[in-house]
Amino acid sequence: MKKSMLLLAILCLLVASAASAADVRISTTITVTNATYNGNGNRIIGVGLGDGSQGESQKPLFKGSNMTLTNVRIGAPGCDGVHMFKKGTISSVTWEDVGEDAWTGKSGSGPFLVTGGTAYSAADKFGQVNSTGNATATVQNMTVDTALKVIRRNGGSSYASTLTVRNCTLKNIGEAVIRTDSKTSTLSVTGCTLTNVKCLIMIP
Ligand code: ADA
Ligand code: CA
Ligand code: CA
Repeated sequence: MKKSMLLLAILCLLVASAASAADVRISTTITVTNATYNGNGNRIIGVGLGDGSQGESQKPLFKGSNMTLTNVRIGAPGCDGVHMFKKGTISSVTWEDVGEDAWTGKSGSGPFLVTGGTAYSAADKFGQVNSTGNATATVQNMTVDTALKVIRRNGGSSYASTLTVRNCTLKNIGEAVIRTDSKTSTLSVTGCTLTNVKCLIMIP
């Protein structure tokens, strides 16, 4: 095919795939265990799972053990985001308006990896690790615009953890990129472009 025709064909395919993305309303949490959920760019909207406020009783939109979640838009209200057990990967996900939080490592040592994508408007945390015991979480190659923390080790926890934020564009981070209450941790923020970021790492 001529180069110009090929370019036109690729453009048409891109337009067609953008046009086919749909809003998908869910009223129960989607569970993904030892598997990959590919959202194909569709927007997931929680109905009756929470209002996206800072209320702690909201349900996640996705949960699973050893889950990979990819190519999803999460529309408002973001409810309690994505709950990962054991380990998990979230890749190329856009949170249009983060709810209570965007993702949580609920249990297990991980690794919990959030890679690619964009998150907007977290009133408090973008993500956190609540596991009992040592855990590893990484946020990389993405944009977080407006949050108090990018990764929070859950409050009062003295467990060691390895928390990394790298190669991200971070804007309007009101407290710290990484915050933990543990004195035994490996924490790193590298290669990030910062705009209006108060502090990189907050430790006791
Ligand atoms: C708060 C709370 C934690 C945990 C967390 C969450 O940070 O202090 O114990 O419940 O929210 O998982 O959203
Ligand atoms: Ca919370
Ligand atoms: Ca939460």
